[in-house]
Amino acid sequence: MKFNKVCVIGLGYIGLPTAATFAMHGIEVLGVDISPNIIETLNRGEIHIHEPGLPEIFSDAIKSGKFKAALKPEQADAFIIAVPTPFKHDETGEYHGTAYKLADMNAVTSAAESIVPHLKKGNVVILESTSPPRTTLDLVAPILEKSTLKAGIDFHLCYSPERVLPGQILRELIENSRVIGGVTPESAQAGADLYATFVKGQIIQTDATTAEMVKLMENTYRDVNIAIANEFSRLADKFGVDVWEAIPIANLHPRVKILSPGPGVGGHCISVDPWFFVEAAPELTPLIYNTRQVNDSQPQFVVDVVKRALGKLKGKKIAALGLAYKPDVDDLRESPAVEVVHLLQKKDAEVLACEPFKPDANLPGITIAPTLDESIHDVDAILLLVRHSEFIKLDPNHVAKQTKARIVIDTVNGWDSTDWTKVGFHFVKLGSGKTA
Ligand code: SAJ
Repeated sequence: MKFNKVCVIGLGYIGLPTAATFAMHGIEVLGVDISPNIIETLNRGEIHIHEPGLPEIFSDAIKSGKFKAALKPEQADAFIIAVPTPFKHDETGEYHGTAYKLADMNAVTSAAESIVPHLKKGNVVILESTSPPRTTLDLVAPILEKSTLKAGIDFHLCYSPERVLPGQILRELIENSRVIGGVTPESAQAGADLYATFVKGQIIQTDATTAEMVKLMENTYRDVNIAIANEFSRLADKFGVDVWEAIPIANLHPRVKILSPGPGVGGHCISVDPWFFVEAAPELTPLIYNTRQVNDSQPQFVVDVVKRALGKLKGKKIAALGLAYKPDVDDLRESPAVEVVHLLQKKDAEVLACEPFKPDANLPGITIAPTLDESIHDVDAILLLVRHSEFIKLDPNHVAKQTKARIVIDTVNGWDSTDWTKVGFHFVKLGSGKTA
């Protein structure tokens, strides 16, 4: 199939890089978003998100005249839905008496509805948003069929999950393998033709529900693996072992690959997607459910470690280095670092947070220091929560001169304890019973 014009609905971390990549490959792209601010920013040639390499490719896309942004879709050969699927804030499910989170599919519903007036015979519609099993068949297809056209007969419909890692999106969009699940084999082929515009990795065709479940299980697998690492950190703490020494040793086994512990699992993917399985089949998912509990309770473990290091939390001043959900990104969604800071404040500690990727972050009750030096100047302890490159490079000698704190707590294995103890710090590492 040949594609002249693609309409990408949702211009966030996935939609915008995808739209810019299509435009750079000669396809006319209409980017659609519900936010007038985003549309104005993009049409001015500026971007609203931080992703390495995106400013350059977006600026080329604008100069090529192939990209424009609007509030509503128009007729096109293909439509890609890349809108968020967050949690519902006002509703939860219940499993053995405990609440779990439910997917909010409103944005997917509205995006599909916005396509209906423009849908023509022969069009291809792709859902990319991470979604519960059967969303393509049971939610998206019936909405699009309000046009009177039939999915898989008059137009093609596919689910194709994005699998890119924030921070490396532009490279991974092109190089990663891509799964295309069609409602019919012909739909899968049409979807594969569309992504072949730029995907250099393998393109695998399957059915829509398989593609949805593959996506959810990839992130669930990672969540379970990190939960093992986090439980290992608690066990190591209890038994006087250093988890950061032990995991690399275990990983020498040719069939073992334990991920890293840390303050918890955040972001909009791994901490959210496993819940879609629990919601779809609570009776079948006790492991996934408990994994979420383990990773969601890791910020509390960090707080316990901080309390032990300081003797008490009430009245203590703590510099929290990093609020993002992972290193070198500006994304604070579901961030365990934010949760740690909130928990510390609930225990009446005074927190000065420093987030170089989002210096203007506005979190109720949290003081954001304008610079790193100002955050550490007058505190009792320094708590490293995110492995931002800027923090990892910090020279303990410099820090010792800038702060009166003499306690450092590293939750991400960012620093070498000998460097810090040499200049007079009491150094505590999360998951290291040896420094406890
Ligand atoms: N984390 C750990 N220990 C680790 C690795 C990660 O605690 O060893 C934490 C991070 O600090 C972060 C969270 O887990 O808080 C998630 O980070 P991540 O880098 O593992 O993943 P995401 O959420 O940025 O991106 C994931 C990716 N999925 C997989 O690697 C299976 C990405 O490929 C997906 O496209 C993305 O989810 C998504 O959109 O679903």
